[in-house]
Amino acid sequence: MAWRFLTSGESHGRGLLVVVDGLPAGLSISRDDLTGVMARRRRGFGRGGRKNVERDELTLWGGIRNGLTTGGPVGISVDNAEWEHWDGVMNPWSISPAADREKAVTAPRPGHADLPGSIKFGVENMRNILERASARTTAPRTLAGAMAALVLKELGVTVRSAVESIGGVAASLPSDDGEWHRAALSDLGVAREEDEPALETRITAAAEEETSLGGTFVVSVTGLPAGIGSFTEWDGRLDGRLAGAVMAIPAVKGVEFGDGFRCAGLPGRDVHDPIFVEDGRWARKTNHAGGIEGGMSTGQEIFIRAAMKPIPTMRKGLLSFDTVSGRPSAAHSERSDVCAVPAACVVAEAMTAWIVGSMAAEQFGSDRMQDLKERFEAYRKHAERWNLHDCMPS
Ligand code: EPS
Repeated sequence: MAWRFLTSGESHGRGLLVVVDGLPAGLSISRDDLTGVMARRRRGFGRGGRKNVERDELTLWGGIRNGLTTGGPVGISVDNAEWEHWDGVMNPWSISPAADREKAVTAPRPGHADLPGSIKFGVENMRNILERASARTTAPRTLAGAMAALVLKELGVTVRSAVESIGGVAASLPSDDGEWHRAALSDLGVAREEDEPALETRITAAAEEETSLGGTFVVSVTGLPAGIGSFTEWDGRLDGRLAGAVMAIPAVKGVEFGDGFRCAGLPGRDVHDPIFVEDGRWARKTNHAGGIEGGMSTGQEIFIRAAMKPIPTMRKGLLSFDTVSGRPSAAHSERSDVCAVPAACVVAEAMTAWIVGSMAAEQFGSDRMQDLKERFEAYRKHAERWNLHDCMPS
């Protein structure tokens, strides 16, 4: 069964919902596995006050029994802590006209879904657009990805992430397991503590200037054998699917693999990774390709970098217009994060796990975790054994 998931829910509605279908039966999942990733996604110096309010309480509706997946769709809801304050505006059956007027969104934020979304659905009040375009809707995606990461862990594949820069201020990338671990747990998503003060100063200054900041982050996949993904048709390419999933995170504007955009200006000799022969085996000494060639994993680390633009909601709204008066107006402004790069980085890690896990499941089948594991291990042995003598005439 191919993996798929759907989400539902608004930023300030009763809660958010994800239904994940196709996960193998017999996968061990604990409540802490899920709440842990949700806590990581709430992190970030520069987030608005809401991250301290949301507890991301989870309710399991199906697909897991006694800590193991059953093979049925896994349904999870995430409560919104402030629902009672929003009931008057967001109630599915009846809302208060006064509250609706008070919370109306009529001056589209440049860079947000407001304007194209309101044209698409033909609405003057963009509240519905804001609610569903909100990055809060990445919470259920992150849950789906967290479950995929557990499948990958069983297969010996690790997906990690780290923040690389915020508002043009750089942080060192992780260079060992300890630093990846620190990046996973730190509030700013960075590998080294000494990099944090400069980032915090940058974010604090942006908040004072009533503006917002973007940044870059990286995602790494290790332990994946060569040959996952495909070159045989456009939509089977691992890089294409990964790029789509990471680019679909709100505010992400660029995705690259390995040397990415830098490759365009370099001659081929400086871009491709030569294949050396050592002790009868081939080996690579570089990984400019970022672990993907021809839409397939090469067996090296998959290295993705993404660029996030500054959040379009700012305390002092940019020039826009009002859909009711038809006059120029400052763009809508409401409580918002100044910088959400550390949170987006966790979402990208989850979505990377989702894509790699679903492509492995497509290749090896996934009714039962044990069968997937055995087939994956058998393939890993094939990929690792496959060497010079296999492809040279005897
Ligand atoms: C968001 C705006 C903020 C963020 C929210 C996403 O919410 P509010 O406007 O209610 O303060 O806090 O993110 C989350 C709540 C979350 O869990 O990530 C937006 O407009 O996208």
